Amino acid sequence: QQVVISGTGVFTPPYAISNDELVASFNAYVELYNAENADAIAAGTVEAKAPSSSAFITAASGIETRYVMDKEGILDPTRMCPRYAPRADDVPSMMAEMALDAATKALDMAGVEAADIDLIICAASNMERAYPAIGVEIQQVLGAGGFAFDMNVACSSATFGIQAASDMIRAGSVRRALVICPEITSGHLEWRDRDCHFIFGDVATAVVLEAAEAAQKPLFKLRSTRCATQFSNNIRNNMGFLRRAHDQMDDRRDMQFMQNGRKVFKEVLPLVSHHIAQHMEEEGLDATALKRLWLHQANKAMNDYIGKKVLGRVPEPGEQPNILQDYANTSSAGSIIAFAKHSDGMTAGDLGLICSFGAGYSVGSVVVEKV
Ligand code: CO8
Repeated sequence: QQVVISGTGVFTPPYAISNDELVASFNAYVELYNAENADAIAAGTVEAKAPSSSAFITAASGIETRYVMDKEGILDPTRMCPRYAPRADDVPSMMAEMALDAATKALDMAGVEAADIDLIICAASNMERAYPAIGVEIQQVLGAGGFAFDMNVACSSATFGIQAASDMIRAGSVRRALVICPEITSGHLEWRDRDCHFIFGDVATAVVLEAAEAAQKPLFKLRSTRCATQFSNNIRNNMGFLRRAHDQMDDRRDMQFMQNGRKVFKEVLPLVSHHIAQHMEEEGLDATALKRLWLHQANKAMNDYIGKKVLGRVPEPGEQPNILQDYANTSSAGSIIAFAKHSDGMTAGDLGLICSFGAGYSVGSVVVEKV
């Protein structure tokens, strides 16, 4: 059973924060913190915080701006965290609301009615509650049929979700699926930590997958998918339901995103390069035949390296499109934003590769062929 991608949708949050705005508020927070802790800093019991810099952020990551669901709380130096009002149980959750926008765009593109969808996978790094599954709520607000579930493979949630959905379509248990990645990274990022405060942004993406025979407007054939994981503590979050039982309810640093960025950079690059080379070899494809690479959007230097390694030369402009300068790292959604916004200009038979990598470690690759 041939599987096709027939629609994509991106929900972009209403507020943008530039590096300069972010750094100005971070540095105001640092001044406040150092003034409040002046005595302890002088006594050597508390470490003074160092300021951040826009020039560092752009040079180290390639990120210039990020979108968020709330700007005021993040930029308030006395708060340094978005302000999201709790919602009553009968009101759609934030993730469902963001998902609805992205999914509607993807369905419109595919020319598919929500009622004809029989699988929804809500694939993201964080779920705003434990249960009922956000995917099932999205199924209800969208008016989709069939069944839905949540899955979390951090940055690789989208590609792992595409593999799961396409396998079910191939097996015949599902005809049409939506893989949706609503990422509220702003609630999970530690905005008070200079090492990572610039990394993430909010977004939601959606991809419609269909059995080829059912698709009215196919865009890409799905040639094959590959997933791989290898355990690492270098990107970690310890928030969990045992927190209360652990008698650990305080404002702990490890309840938010933590990473050893340098190690991630060094360890993930060879993992990804090897994974892609192996996937292409198993497919009997020459990697240099790839017309486009839609890579995970964490770091520009990382993507430059992978693009060169895969193609065996420096990619031409447009061959390896980045969106991280505008969206920052949006975890699972990054490669899908690049795919949704930069798939023009390909002709029938052209091959492309969507590839995600991140916490776990996890790597997912999807080879697609333009219809
Ligand atoms: N301003 C100025 N200077 C700074 C700043 C700053 N903001 N931050 C650090 N510095 C300083 C450091 O103190 C250090 O100084 P010194 O050399 O004197 O010690 C110097 O700059 C260099 O610091 P680093 O070594 O930390 O800098 P790097 O060049 O390694 O760049 C990056 C940091 C950009 C983080 C880089 O390491 C990177 O991008 N690594 C890869 C990270 C990655 O891909 N991570 C994937 C994570 S995403 C994922 O998997 C999803 C997880 C789940 C999602 C969670 C949603 C929120």
